[in-house]
Amino acid sequence: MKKKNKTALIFGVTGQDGAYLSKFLLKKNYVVHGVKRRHSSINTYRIDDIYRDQFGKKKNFQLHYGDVTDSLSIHNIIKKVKPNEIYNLAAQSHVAVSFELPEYTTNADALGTLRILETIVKIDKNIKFYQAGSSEMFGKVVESPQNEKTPFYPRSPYGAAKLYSHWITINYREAYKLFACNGILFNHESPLRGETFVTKKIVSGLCRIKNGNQKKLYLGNLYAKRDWGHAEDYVEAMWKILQHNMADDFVISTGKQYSIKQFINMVAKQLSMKLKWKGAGINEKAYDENKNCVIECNIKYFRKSEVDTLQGDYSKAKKILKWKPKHNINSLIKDMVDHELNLLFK
Ligand code: NAP
Ligand code: F7E
Repeated sequence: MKKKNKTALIFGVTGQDGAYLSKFLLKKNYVVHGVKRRHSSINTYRIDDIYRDQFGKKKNFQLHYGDVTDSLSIHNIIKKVKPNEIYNLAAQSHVAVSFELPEYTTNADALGTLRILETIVKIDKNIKFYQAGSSEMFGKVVESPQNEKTPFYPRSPYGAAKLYSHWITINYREAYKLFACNGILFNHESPLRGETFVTKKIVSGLCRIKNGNQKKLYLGNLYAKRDWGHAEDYVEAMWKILQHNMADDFVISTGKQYSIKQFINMVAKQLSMKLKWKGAGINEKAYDENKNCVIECNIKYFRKSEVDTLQGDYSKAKKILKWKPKHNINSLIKDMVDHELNLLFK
């Protein structure tokens, strides 16, 4: 007898990871359902190509309107879709924005998770659940590199909300025996990264400057260090976490860290731009070959409380899930730069 295709439901399908995960699961022959928010403008640009690819074929990809701040929509969609696996990627995911919108961030990023877990308990306890946890929970790190046993110390409303989600996922696993798992994912980027995150801002800014479409790029703290991976690798880890024979939590990272300034220099190198840095602190600036100032710092991009350094230890995922990143920082930057230049030349 032919095996029935698995059904996955993705909250946050219109985001960077939602797009990569949809494509990954469709390749694995899943039927994929996604939840998108109601907007007055169209917000599906990252997944429009999936529709185009499916044109005229059997529809294995469907979207539903919903919101993780709205229990009823969550309940109705899960009841209708009857998924085998739920991936909760929905979040107000910008750390700086979470200081401006702490209550909304907590509603979506903390209570949203609780709402989905409660619905699973009510509708079908066999549904597997993946929670998109974050290295931001480590915040002001107490040890380096960070692993699954490292104590948490969030530094933002976003980090604190994700920490609630982390523990409520563990609590529902223990209390209701759910197959509920946390991925503790370090920063991951791609050509589909949101425009206001630092890597995408640097790549698109420098590509535009190189091409004469922009004069200057304004940034914040150049000395924060991050462990940057590629979203394509990280969605595979999400799936592997749910295929393991027991529910568990995993750090997903590359194990390497770079400062924002190092990232800028690597992007400039990829673009054959020679940058010269002068000054210090808020007055540190970068100049191009023609002595034009192309990068400046602006106080408005500094965080109220910063996460200075993050570096993940993914050895548990490597040992148990047989997962490791395929991309490194150079292939990530090349992918992002090539995409940006393609867009500019179009
Ligand atoms: P993203 O691009 O910002 O995508 C977030 C998604 O959540 C979007 O589809 C967004 O919809 C949706 N969303 C926001 N509020 C919602 C609400 N109230 N109800 C339903 N959907 C809502 O984020 P990402 O980079 O793909 O990250 C995916 C998840 O992983 C997020 O939970 C993020 O916090 C977490 N995470 C990300 C990273 C990273 O480095 N990328 C690392 C660790 C954890 P709209 O399109 O309508 O805005
Ligand atoms: O900032 C510094 C900033 O906004 C990285 C989210 O996906 O990853 C992401 O959170 C660093 C910070 O990412 C600018 O101060 C300097 O130290 O790209 P980001 P993030 O805050 O690390 C985690 C794992 C998540 O879970 C989140 O959802 O870069 N920085 N200048 C800047 N950051 C921004 N955004 N803009 C600047 O101009």
